[in-house]
Amino acid sequence: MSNLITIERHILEQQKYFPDASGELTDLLNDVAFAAKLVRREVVRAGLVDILGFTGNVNVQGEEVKKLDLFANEKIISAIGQHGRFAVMGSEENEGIIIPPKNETGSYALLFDPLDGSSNIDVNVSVGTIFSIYKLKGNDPCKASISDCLQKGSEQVAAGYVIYGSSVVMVYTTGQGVHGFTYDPTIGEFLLSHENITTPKSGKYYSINEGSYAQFNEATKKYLDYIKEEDPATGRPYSTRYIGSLVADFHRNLLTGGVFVYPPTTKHLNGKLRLMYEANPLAFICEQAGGRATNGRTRILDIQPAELHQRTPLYIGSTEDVIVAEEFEQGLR
Ligand code: AHM
Ligand code: MG
Repeated sequence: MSNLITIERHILEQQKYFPDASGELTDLLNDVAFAAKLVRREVVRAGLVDILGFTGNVNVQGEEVKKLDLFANEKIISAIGQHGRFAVMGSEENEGIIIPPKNETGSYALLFDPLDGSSNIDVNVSVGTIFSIYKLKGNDPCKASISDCLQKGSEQVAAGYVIYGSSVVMVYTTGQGVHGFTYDPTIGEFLLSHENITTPKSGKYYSINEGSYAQFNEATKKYLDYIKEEDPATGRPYSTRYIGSLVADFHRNLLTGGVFVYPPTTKHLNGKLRLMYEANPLAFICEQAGGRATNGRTRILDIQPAELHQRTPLYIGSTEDVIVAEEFEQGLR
């Protein structure tokens, strides 16, 4: 038992890398871990309670929202918002920013996707929560505004995700490596299971929704033809792995190596995924693990966001594999 490290203890120990830290960042990461436990409790019981099904509402992206998404959103906002550590929040499910009660004591902004992969909720396939934390730009929390949320991904002070899968795993970074924790339901704790995750330089998986082939541009089609060619010297053909839950697809590729691509399509000219809730946090984690994340041309973390729900194409994963995908996208191959 002596080797067991809880996420709370690990986060506390990370604080030594931030000599000026007041402990606030530690507290708010713990708040996120706590909120994840609440969401987990409902996700694993989803088939037992009458919580599944459509609400009949659409979210700000114009997509159907299921009850569990709303539940997760409300739980995270209330569990995290009540402690006054965040001065402002932004959720994929809310059109505008959220100003939590008692925000006058907060120094940080939280951006999150409460339950990513919503098409998988009803069918017992992994879904996840993704989060991203920024320091406020000014000193007065009462003046926290959307501009505190619209910072470049390179300004993130912490990011992470939780996968509600065959086991529940929480992965986070504060810029000091990437660490993963597996939930032990018998003691109600996330325990360190993946210390200092590093992603392979290249892998054998490619993850893309090939059902959208007809909507891809010629560069993407050419890339797909390439990745499926027989060439043992470069490890091709790669195998397809696509769950349709970004967190789960990303997590697998992070551990095994590989590339995830959500390119521009005729349906989603700027890609489908959201810069602030999905691309930025995963890009921060990916780079910290030694991988690469771009929109096909520009590093995700260098993109200056213009709006909260902005979308972006996403090429993310093992560095060498992402570079090849980008070269096709740029017409260099
Ligand atoms: P969501 O936030 O509404 O769940 O949408 C995001 C999800 C990602 O998890 C996943 O990578 C992508 O949508 C799948 O999209 P598609 O069905 O077009 O392949
Ligand atoms: Mg999402």
